[in-house]
Amino acid sequence: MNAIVGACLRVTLTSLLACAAAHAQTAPEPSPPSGGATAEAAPSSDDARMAWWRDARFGLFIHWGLYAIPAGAWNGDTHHGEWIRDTAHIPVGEYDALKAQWNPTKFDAARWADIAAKAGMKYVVITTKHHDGFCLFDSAHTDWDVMSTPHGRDIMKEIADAFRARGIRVCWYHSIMDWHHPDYLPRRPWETERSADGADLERYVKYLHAQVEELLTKYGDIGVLWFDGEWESSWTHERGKALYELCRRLQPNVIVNNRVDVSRAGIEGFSTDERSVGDFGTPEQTIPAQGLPGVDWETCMTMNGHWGYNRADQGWKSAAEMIRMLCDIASKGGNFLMNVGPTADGEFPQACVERLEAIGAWLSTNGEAIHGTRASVFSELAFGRCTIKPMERGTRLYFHVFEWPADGRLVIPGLGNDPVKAFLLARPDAALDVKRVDSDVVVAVPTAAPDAVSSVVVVELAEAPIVYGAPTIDAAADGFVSKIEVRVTHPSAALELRATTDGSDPTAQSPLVIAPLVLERSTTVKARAFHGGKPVSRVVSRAFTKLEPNAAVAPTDRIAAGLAVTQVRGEFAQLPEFASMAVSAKRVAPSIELLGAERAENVAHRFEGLLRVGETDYWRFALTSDDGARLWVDGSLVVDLDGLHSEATKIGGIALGAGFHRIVVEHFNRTGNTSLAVRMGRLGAELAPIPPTSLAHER
Ligand code: FHN
Repeated sequence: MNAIVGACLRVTLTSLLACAAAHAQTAPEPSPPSGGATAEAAPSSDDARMAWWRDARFGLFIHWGLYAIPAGAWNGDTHHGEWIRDTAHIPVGEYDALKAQWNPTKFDAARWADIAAKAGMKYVVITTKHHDGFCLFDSAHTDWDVMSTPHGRDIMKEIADAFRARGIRVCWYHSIMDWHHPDYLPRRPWETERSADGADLERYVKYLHAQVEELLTKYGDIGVLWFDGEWESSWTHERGKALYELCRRLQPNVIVNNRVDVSRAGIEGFSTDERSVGDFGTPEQTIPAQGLPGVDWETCMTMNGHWGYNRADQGWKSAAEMIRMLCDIASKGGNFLMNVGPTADGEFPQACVERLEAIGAWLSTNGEAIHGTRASVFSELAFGRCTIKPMERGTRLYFHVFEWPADGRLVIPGLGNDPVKAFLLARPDAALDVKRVDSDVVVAVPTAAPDAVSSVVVVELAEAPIVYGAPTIDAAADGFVSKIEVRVTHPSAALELRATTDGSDPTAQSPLVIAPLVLERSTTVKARAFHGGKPVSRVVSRAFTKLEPNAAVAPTDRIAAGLAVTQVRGEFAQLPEFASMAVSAKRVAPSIELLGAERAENVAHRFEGLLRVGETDYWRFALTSDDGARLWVDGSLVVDLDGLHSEATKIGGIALGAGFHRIVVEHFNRTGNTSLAVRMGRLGAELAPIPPTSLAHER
């Protein structure tokens, strides 16, 4: 390793590209990868709580309830599922009659648990209550439950005992939305016969808490509380936080999904607000293109097109598809929650059983490459996927080969380690030849694939994996006023990262990066990875600009607290021209948020006035909205979130001198949920809501 004193960066860079300190750098201890390529979180109590779930990788989702009785068919339509009461507009009285038909005589929890165990599933998440409000457990708080049916058995008790006996963690799905409870609001838009008069949402929230308490006190240790149905306007962050805290108080180790809170971004499933509670993201029917370092997530998916049993739906995914999805998800650091919708008799559809058996057969040979593994360190592999497992000494890399190499050469691109050995997981005693060819590693494999769906080739390393590839240049913004901290990182700790700030491409003589760079003037940072003194990546670069802050505006002596708000009405798909429209309401707002009727559909609001910033700096603004919104400061568009969308957050920034600046925030809501929030903070600091004392308007 070269110590390059002569290449030290001075004056503008209070950084710490290695310079003289370079010689002192020792190869850092490999930290076990977790959740993604750059995750490096130190173990915490949350890590301990999440450990079983992160190892599990594969779980069983069960959607079961009264909706299994019509089996998807109503008045000749056969496309319904667990939403049938809503999609077929079934009046509550008519739906209530299904309760008398609930008698799943073939239900045998032990049989279900056997199927799941043989499939290699490590946890089960079952609907204790879906949106129709019907409870599959013995609840003291309602008769809308299994105990009031001819069957009269506590399904959840039987599930808990049977699955636990087979070492499968028991987890509860529970719907926040409830189409049956008289106090839940809102009603379905088509429901005219159920008046909302006298409904008291607070009373419903007490019922919800009381039932969650039953679920977390009567059935032993529960792995996950999996909430759903959180997207209606009645559910709020505060209610979500209280529910999360209740769960953790009742069972400190329970894991709670992010649907307990309100900022899930649609089916992509990740929370969009830093304040959100919840332990993992919940992509639905979709696998993220990439895992997110440090973020836990689980894809839930149907085996056909329905969650609840639908007799007519024979559009099953093949076992091969699902095995490859499982490999894909595990390689991105996620879990796979595969759904079964049992029949009203209490059986898993035969098509599900067959598929679970096939997946189980594959896992019986290859489970080691899924369970207990962590995300791949390769950004892409043309032949398939990779999962990794830190061992007591070194690392095992599992290559899930979907496209078997016809020439018998499995080329692992950019692997910097010299492997200790390689073998097929299906034939662990037969070592495969493995050698380095330039920057790649090549494993000699049989010409025929051992498994037509996915064959696992194991490569054992004596150390943490070293994967060649470009470093990442991270910073809170591209602009700054006085200084900015810039991090150059790479998931492979053993690589040397070298960077320049003079525009030249980094060479083996350029300074080593051993700490964040701190830039004090406009600079282009260029970085590159090296191994054993040789460049092993392309050069990456990012420009940072020192900005002249906007001068503060001189406030008149006619300013008053709060922003002026105007409202206009219309069916908008994007922000309207406020100036050309009739104002339907006006007020002065102490903070940038919508209140009461302002949260209605088909309205738009413009908040306008002065924002006082205490310090000259580059200020970052996070705008959260559903539907569209925009934020301007001093006439510059800082955040653009316009258009129809579910809740989303975007961050922008601007350099501001201490004092007053003109601020405008516009927002519109078309239909459904609505939200608007603005947070701000100096570069490098946490973002926080704007204090009312910082907002003013001219009278
Ligand atoms: O509306 C439900 C749906 O019925 C099903 O339960 C899925 C499972 O994730 N979740 C909801 C939609 O997000």
